[in-house]
Amino acid sequence: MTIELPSLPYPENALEPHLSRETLQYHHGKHHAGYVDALNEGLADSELADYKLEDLVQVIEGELFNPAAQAWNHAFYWQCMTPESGTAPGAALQQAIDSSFGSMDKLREAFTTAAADNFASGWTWLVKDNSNRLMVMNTDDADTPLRRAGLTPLLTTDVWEHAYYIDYRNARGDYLDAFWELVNWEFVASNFQ
Ligand code: MN3
Repeated sequence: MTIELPSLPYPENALEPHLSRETLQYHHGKHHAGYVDALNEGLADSELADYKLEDLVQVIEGELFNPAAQAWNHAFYWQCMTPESGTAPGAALQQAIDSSFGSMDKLREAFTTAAADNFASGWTWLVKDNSNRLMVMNTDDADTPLRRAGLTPLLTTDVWEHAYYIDYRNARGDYLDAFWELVNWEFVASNFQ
């Protein structure tokens, strides 16, 4: 079995003006595709070649961890955004946001602060634990909460420079503001349930 590069869930220019077609062409078509290619190359003839990507990420060790986790993280990231404005978290997730952070604004503040302070090339996540408590966490490089027992990823943003340098150069904060405008709360809510 070959791990496929998933198509973007929207056209390459659909996230403009927040993220340009050029950014998506490079980020999806070069970076994400490159991780998928490296993974498939490395997996050839391996007993892990029949695993689903999500399962693979949880068990894989060694040099193939990075491309496997990056393949999954990026597929998840694309789904976290939508060109449709006004998606809503729904009652159950909103209640969890309120009880864990106080409000949607406080969640945004916690998430954006963590992402701005993430010194690594890495990712910032909203996750839930087994008791539906929500947390914001950073990971370095390819690392992912899929590797943490009991944590379920709900939302992520990519803070590797390749995610924003074409559009925002070094201004990660402007990228994070743009990202927040694009969050697909229906997808986040589907991960919460
Ligand atoms: Mn990336």
